[in-house]
Amino acid sequence: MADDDQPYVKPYGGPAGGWGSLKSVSKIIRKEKLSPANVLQLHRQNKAGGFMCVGCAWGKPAHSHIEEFCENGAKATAWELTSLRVTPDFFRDHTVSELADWPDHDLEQAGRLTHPMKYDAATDKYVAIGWQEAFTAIGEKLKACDPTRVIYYASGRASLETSYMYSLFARMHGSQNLPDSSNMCHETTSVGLKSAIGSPVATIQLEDYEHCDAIFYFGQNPATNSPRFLHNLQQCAKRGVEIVVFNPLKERGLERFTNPQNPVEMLTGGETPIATQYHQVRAGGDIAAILGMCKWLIEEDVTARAAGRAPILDHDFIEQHTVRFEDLAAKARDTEWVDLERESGLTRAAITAAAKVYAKSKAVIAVYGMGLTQHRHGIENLYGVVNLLLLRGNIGKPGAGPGPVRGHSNVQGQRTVGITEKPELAPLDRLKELYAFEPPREKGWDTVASVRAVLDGEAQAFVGLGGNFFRAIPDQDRVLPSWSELALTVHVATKLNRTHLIPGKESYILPCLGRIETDQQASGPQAVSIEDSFSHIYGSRGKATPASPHLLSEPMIVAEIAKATLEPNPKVPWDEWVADYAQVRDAIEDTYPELFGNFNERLFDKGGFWKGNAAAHRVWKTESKKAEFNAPTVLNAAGFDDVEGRYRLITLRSNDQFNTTIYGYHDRFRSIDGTRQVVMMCKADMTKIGVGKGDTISLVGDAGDNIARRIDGLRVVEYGIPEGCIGAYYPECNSLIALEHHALESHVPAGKSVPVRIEVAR
Ligand SMILES: Nc1nc2c(c(=O)[nH]1)N[C@H]1C(S)=C(S)[C@@H](COP(=O)(O)OP(=O)(O)OC[C@H]3O[C@@H](n4cnc5c(=O)[nH]c(N)nc54)[C@H](O)[C@@H]3O)O[C@H]1N2
Ligand SMILES: Nc1nc2c(c(=O)[nH]1)N[C@H]1C(S)=C(S)[C@@H](COP(=O)(O)OP(=O)(O)OC[C@H]3O[C@@H](n4cnc5c(=O)[nH]c(N)nc54)[C@H](O)[C@@H]3O)O[C@H]1N2
Ligand SMILES: [Mo]
Repeated sequence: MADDDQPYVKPYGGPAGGWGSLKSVSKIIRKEKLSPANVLQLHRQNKAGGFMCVGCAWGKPAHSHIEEFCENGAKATAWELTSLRVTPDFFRDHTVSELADWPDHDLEQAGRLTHPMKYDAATDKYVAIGWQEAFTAIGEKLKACDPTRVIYYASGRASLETSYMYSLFARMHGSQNLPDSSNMCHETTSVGLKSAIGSPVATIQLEDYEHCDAIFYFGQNPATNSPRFLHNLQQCAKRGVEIVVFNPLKERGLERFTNPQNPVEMLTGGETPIATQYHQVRAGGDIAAILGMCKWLIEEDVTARAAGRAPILDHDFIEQHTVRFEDLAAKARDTEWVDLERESGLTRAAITAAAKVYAKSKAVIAVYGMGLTQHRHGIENLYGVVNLLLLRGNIGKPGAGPGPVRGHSNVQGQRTVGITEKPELAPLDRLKELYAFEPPREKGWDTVASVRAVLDGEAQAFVGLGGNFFRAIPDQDRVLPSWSELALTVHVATKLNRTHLIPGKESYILPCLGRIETDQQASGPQAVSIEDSFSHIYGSRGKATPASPHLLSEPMIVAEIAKATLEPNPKVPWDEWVADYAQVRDAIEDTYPELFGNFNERLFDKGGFWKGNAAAHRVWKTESKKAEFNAPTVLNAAGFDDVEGRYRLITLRSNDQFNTTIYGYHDRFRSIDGTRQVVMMCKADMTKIGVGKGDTISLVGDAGDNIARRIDGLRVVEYGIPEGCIGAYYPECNSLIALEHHALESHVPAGKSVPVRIEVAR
């Protein structure tokens, strides 16, 4: 279906999951023309001894269901196992300029890349090149670069083994510029949770969902982005767990769910209501909403104790484990309800109702996603979550704690094994000792700094281990001209995407095996490993036939580029590592003995093995050695004021995409069909600006920096969203986001509250 067709919007009456989910899976299996053998691969998904889903990072239970995949996991598998191919003939038929006009969907839909390709500027085409020739040329070029000006990007999918080798190679080359998709995603978690509780990740494990009695749920969309979570949420709902949601949009999976793997529910049309309270907070309004809950709890605690009733707060915990409670209490007391109501967009009654649930619950999990991290004051959002949890000792006991839902399947693991631009997070001394080289010690470029370096002509080369960097970043129109000035661009990829179509002076596409495919090396078929959102580590074994006999594995591609670039170093056995990945795991264990003890023996443990977490044991690795309260310094996470005509744009994922991979044009739960060129807007705002459903409008960036940013031809869709907030799809709207509009400290682009104006074509 063409993207410029009329949007087709009709209310979706069904629950998340259900028949709609099964239909959606069978549609993609047909569209990708999956062979029967490849359809059977779905049975091996997320099971011990099978392969770990290439979609999201949700946990894999120790006792798996008959099918341990969801609608979107099945789509991700089908997308990788497609029988469609992008061969050298495809590139012979299309110039790069022509392909650059194709929609994202059509580029990836063309199929799996089959041969290594090099860009030829004379014909404006990619042409096939031999692997060895490509490695030698890339090595020569990298040697000629200043390593401190080379970007080594990683998207969060590559395995622990590949990621370890990749970050080691970058550092041996002399670069600490190791941005990763996490820089656009949960880096706010890594910085915020680290500073407040000393652990940069979730403190809970999957089993904690069996022990909580309330879930406070902020800015994450499970039906689309982590559908297997719906099973846990459904079980919680059935147990009577209170689920209190804060989200500007009504998201179907948080309202009700039918389990497509439960025949009784499917046949009887049974569905489980999920949220017990649903608060449509303004985009950027969570700091105020959470402070409102804290205010009620703190004030009510004083009243209760004065009246001789049981206290509401856990004073022993606060006393023993935390610092700066008084700062928060003072801020909560001093902030007026009118301000909290205005900034959150919620009534005092609604905030109080939520606080009452919190007060009576014994074990609370706080779930969150991009709705909290991708804001100018995203860190303060996370501080709010931690403040709330600390008030009643809800960290470090069963069924309680922060539960950030990570994105890419191994994004958390990549950080664990050294993909980071921050020298303090990498074991540099240990690497020096093991491999006898001098690792760079200065801070490298994160994503925002990398883009800045490209804009300023500082960066010389970009190497991408997966991902679609250019399409995922903000301010694309502004960056475009500088991108082609790069001396070298290298993309290790499975599918063709927009980033590949902006070649640097010399440019290569290196096609690799996917995780679901057999990876045959000298010692036999190989397994790899990944880490999920709960710090559990799992082995993954691909068994599908590779998309092309010419593909190489990611570890081999990394090793070959390293060998072509670096002086030989007998301490780094690149070839032995490629021959047997168990040896890479031994190296990981040597580097991080406390996290990866007996790595190879535990690789296929059911339910994975846990890396451990200090805060889960109430050991606080913070500056104060305690868990830290942080009184908010602002009430609005957006980082800009409300002025007449300015809207807060939320950039969103549809149910038919995985990041920049667009599977189709059907956002089932939001009932938007046939196009992604839409703006979701409430009735009151539509009336105010005088537009009706389906009318065409433009969005114009309002960053106040005199840089023109606009997108035309967007159709209005009426949607239940707070006034002053509008929604539109990522990545189509990324050129509206100023590079400088990012979270303070973590530098995550602030894609959930972008200042824009609306222009109506008259
Ligand atoms: N199928 C599929 N799965 C995916 C992905 C995908 O694209 N497709 N992407 C993967 C990746 S890398 C990631 S990071 C995750 C992303 O998964 P999520 O964290 O769910 O990310 P989004 O869909 O961008 O939006 C999150 C939610 O935040 C809400 N929101 C927006 N602004 C605010 C706010 O100010 N406050 C609150 N409380 N809520 C707000 C939005 O309405 C939306 O429901 O999913 C991963 N899984
Ligand atoms: N406005 C806005 N911008 C955003 C976001 C947002 O919510 N709003 N979300 C941000 C987030 S959370 C993230 S994580 C980033 C995502 O940014 P990225 O991780 O860079 O992007 P993806 O779309 O996941 O990358 C897709 C490409 O990965 C390649 N690929 C797939 N599988 C493999 C594999 O096994 N190996 C290799 N080598 N390559 C493979 C394919 O070629 C495919 O085209 O985008 C960010 N950008
Ligand atoms: Mo992400």
